[in-house]
Amino acid sequence: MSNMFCFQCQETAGGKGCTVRGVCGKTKDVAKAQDLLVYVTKGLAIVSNEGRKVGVVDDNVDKFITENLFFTITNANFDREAILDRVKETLKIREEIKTKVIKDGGQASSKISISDAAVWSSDNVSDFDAKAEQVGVLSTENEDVRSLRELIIYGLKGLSAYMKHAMNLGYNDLEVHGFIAKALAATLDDSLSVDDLVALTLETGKYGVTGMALLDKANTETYGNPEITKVNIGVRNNPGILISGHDLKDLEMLLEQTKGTGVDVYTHGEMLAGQYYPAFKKYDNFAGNYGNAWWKQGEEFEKFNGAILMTTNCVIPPKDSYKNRLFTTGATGITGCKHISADENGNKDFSEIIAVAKKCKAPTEIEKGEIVGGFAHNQVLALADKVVDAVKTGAIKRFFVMAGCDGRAKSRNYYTEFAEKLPKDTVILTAGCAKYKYNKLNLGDIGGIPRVLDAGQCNDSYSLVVIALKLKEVFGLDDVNKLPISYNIAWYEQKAVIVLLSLLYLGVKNIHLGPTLPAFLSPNVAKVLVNNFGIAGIGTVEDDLKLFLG
Ligand code: SF4
Ligand code: SF3
Repeated sequence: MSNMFCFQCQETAGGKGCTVRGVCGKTKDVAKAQDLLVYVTKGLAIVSNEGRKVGVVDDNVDKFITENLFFTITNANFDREAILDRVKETLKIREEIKTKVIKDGGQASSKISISDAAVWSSDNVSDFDAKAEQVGVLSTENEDVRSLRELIIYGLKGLSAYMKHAMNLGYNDLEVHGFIAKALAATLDDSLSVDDLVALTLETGKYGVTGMALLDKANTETYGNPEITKVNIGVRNNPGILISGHDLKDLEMLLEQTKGTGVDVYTHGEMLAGQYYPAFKKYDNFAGNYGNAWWKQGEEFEKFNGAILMTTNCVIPPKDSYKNRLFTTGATGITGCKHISADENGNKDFSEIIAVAKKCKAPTEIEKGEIVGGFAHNQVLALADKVVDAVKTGAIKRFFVMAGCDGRAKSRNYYTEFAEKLPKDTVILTAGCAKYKYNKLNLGDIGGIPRVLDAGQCNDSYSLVVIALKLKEVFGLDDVNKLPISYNIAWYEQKAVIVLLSLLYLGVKNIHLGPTLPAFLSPNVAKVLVNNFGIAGIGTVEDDLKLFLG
């Protein structure tokens, strides 16, 4: 089998591309299945996009496109069979909708009949890898076009993940789906110029804001506004289930089903944010947060001793020592691990996980103490007077948005050191798993305002934007860039890409992105981002502090 090629995440091999095996653990055969899934999803998007023009809109198609993109996000799905099943299902759905489009539209649009992605089909899995080799990232030869196409696709992957969470809570926005189909189809359109693709990239950011706002509404209307919460990072004596990832609906279902069973539920990684929502506080068996960011799961899942539920990225292919107690759901998948699917109403039966947990020992304690979070927009705005006073009196000189992702690269220790060395009159605004680099440092407070304000998950970067816009209004500024806020963002996977594109769309300038700039940015595309938005990488902590603090 020839080589794979993937460069969608920050840890890509040699800062260029994974070609033999993913640093994430993705094998060639999984990479090819994902490449083909993305390709047939583009085909489905072309048909869906043409369908919209003649009034054929199908919820199932929208759902499928978002789920497929979510499936291929970094560290979500390593189960080749599950991915290939989606390829087959996508081809089936594409043909069904195509029939409707042809019928309702009078005739097939030329795009449907001439685009290979909308036409190619096979029942034979042995054809799949051969096709995958023709349609991967490198099939676009011009490196600038390839760079922009992939930047858009990665943004759409992140957006799809956020849309799926909102949809799980019964919230949806057809316009966003219309855009996803349009933009995905456009990544196969050779008639588009580099300028067209740059414009589409910014438009992706616009829908990123819409998608994150929708998810914020879904989460807060369903579970209440996050509130300041002290979270225990130690353990109790009962057996436990560790729930990881970003899906709050899964957390709710798990808490409901574990009530009174004697099994405690702990959060891990991005699910820490679940601790901040009022709706989950009523569960006696909702224990604290266990462990740190995703990349430490090998060691920490072993010590947890209990059952583990992965609701979304980031999953690391598990060690044998805990593989039999790790379950996947939603877009995640690991060959050999039990996958829990939803029924037609979105309900999931977690009884098997609970049964496994009951036979397990209580978790081994790896940390003690508490961390504080829950500073999403509503909570921060409730403290607005205090915050504004602190800025006016000079007690707070500057805010640093340090949202995004964590990762295993040693160079990321930069963020711990940066947080430690920030002057005591600065406040860190964070969201996403990037926070684990500094949320246990005890950086103190400024007149009762903690120096690390955690809004929640990466999607809650939206909260940070709401806070910034509110401060702009309070201070009567005409430009968000005039606020005393600097952006030093860490990225790893594609959700961070949609967060970045959203910030660019909102006009935020001079974002520093690290620990390295994306490998998928060609020199020319990087130049566009530098010239138009002041995007920069990171340097040494000392140099960057001087730069930020002027
Ligand atoms: Fe490599 Fe990242 Fe792609 Fe995994 S997701 S194969 S580590 S570039
Ligand atoms: Fe983390 Fe995977 Fe990106 Fe939601 S859990 S931020 S890396």
